[in-house]
Amino acid sequence: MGVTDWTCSASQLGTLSAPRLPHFLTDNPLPHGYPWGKLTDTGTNPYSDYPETGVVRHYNFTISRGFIAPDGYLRDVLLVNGAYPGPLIEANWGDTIVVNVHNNITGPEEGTAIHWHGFLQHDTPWEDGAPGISQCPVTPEKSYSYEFTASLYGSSWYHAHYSAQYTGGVVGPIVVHGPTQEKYDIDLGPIMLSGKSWTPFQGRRQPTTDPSTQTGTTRSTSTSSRRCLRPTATRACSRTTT
Ligand SMILES: [Cu+2]
Repeated sequence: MGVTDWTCSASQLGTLSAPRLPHFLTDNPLPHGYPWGKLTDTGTNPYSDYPETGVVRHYNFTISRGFIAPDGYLRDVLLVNGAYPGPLIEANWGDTIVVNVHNNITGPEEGTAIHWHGFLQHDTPWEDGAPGISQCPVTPEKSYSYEFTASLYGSSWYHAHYSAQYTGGVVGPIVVHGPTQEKYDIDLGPIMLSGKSWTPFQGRRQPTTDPSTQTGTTRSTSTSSRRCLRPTATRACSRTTT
């Protein structure tokens, strides 16, 4: 079976190459066989009761501008570690998640902040990622380390909460493993769906210089798009077949 990837992005999520996920992570203590011990899905109110595993999961995010073709047309976007969607954050119920976010958005510079969708932030409201409310934006070339407890389990996502950055590509999945009601054999991993139409991110504001050309000619990205059909000498638009 051939699958052609024209996304020009580093992410494998949603493709047949995406790694399958375990029922839970096992590089940690397993009291009574599970990271969350004796807690169960039906016998626990996850909004008030959660295990304290003492395990910390560390992630490093660098947010930068880039060019990819998520729908087949090359767009200027924002990427997390060069990928759209951004990397999967994976943890067990009750783990602590630490994400060091480095703002590498240049040309032009912007602040940024990441919201961890669906987490209650019981004792850490300042880690909610809403700039102007719970924090100042992470300034260009600076970093901020978010730290919060995975007090709820299931699938969720993170997204930039600054300006329109999440429509520009700063999104990614979160999976917190926990007790299940229904048994399943294979977890194919998160598949992120988007109902929005892609518009150039920078192009909403002003004509930009396309870094994918060596001539550096100025074009209006709001009216011009280049179909990402063929790798060129100046653009490493990956074509992988699996
Ligand atoms: Cu959200």
